[in-house]
Amino acid sequence: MPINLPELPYAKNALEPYISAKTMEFHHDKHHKTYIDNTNKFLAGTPFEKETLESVIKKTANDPKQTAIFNNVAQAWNHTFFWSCMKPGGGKSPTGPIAEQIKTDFGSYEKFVEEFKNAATTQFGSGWAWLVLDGSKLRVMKTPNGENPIIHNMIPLLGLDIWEHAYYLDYQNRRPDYVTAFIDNLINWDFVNMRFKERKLEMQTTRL
Ligand code: MN3
Repeated sequence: MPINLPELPYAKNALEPYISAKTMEFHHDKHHKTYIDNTNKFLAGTPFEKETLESVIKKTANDPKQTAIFNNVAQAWNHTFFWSCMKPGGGKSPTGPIAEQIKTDFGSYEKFVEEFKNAATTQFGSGWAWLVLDGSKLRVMKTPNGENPIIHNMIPLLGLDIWEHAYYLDYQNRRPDYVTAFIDNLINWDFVNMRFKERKLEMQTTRL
């Protein structure tokens, strides 16, 4: 079944001044739309058509013959996820269960920020920075191009697009400033908490 380009969960100018309406317009209406259109084009008439995007991502990863499918399906998923990772008036330090878990697994929020910034600024070329659940432990990771942590059996809780198209209009080559703006002013910790709580619940249910 074809998938649709999801609406942004906020207005295009809602993340200003950190991300401009112009960037959101290109990023969502052009880049994300292309990944969605290509996903529909490449999956049409294949057995993948009836599967979830997550399942297609896992099955096509590491298969050189399926690279075009993998890249587009993963990027379709990544961008839908990314929009939810931000909100106007977001950022600052987290509250709720994720705040506790960050303290447990990283030592402090500041240490998490340091690791996340490091991952996001040292990814060479295009890619993503993530906060993931690895088993029951949080960790920060970076991935190249469209790669998604689910292919490594990790659960993404937060993702940051560090392709140049995500920040070039607003920050040019200053990727670290974009990363800092995301952490300090945009992260939707309510969404991260929701993902974290759902996953914990799943883990408890699986254990029963
Ligand atoms: Mn992008």
